[in-house]
Amino acid sequence: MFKLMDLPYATQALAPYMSAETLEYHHDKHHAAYVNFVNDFISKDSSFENKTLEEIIKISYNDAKLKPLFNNAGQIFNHNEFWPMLKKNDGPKLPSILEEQIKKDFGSFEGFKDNFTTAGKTLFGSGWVWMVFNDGRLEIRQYANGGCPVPDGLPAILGCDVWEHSYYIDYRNRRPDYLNAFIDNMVNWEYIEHKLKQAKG
Ligand code: MN3
Repeated sequence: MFKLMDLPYATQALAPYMSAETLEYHHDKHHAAYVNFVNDFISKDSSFENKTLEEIIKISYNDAKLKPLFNNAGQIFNHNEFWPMLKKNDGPKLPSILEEQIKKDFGSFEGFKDNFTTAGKTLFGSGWVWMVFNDGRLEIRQYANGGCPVPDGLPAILGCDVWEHSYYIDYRNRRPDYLNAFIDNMVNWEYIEHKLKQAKG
C-alpha cells in the first residue's frame, strides 16, 4: 500500500505565489485521490502486490486496459517529486554547477526559462513539464495527464504541474503567469542542483 507523503513545508510556505488553499486542495484532495485509487486497484489485483511505484508505472505504461492505473501511479510519482522542488524565494539564484549546466544546454538562464515556460503554455489540456537529464544534457519534455519520465528511464530534475488544480485558485486561467511565478519565485534551486548531481552520478 502506498502512503500519501507529507508536504515538506507548511501550507502557507509558498504564499502568495501558491496559496495555502491551493496546497490544501492540491495535496490533501488531488494527490490523496491518486494514492487512494492505486491502493484500491492493487487491493483488487494481487499481481501488483509488492511492486514498487516505478514498477507499476512501467508495467501499466502503454497498456490500454491499465491506463487509469498508469495515470494515477504516474501522478503519485509526479507529486512526490514536485513538492520538495518548491521553495518560496525572491528571485532565481542558481548554484554554480546547475547554472553552468543550464548555460551549456540552453545558452542562458533566460533561454532555459523561455523553453520551460513555452512547454508549459503549449501543453494542451492537463499534464506536466519535466526537465530531465538525458545523455549528459538537460532536456525539457511535455507529458500529458499522469505521464511522467519513469517509462523513459530518465531522471526527473525539475517539474511543473500544469493541471488547472495547480493554479486555478491563485491565477485563474492565467497559466503563463503561473509558469513565470514558478520559475521566478517558487523553485528550490539548491535542491534542483542536488537532483542534477545525483543524475550525473
Ligand atoms: Mn497536481
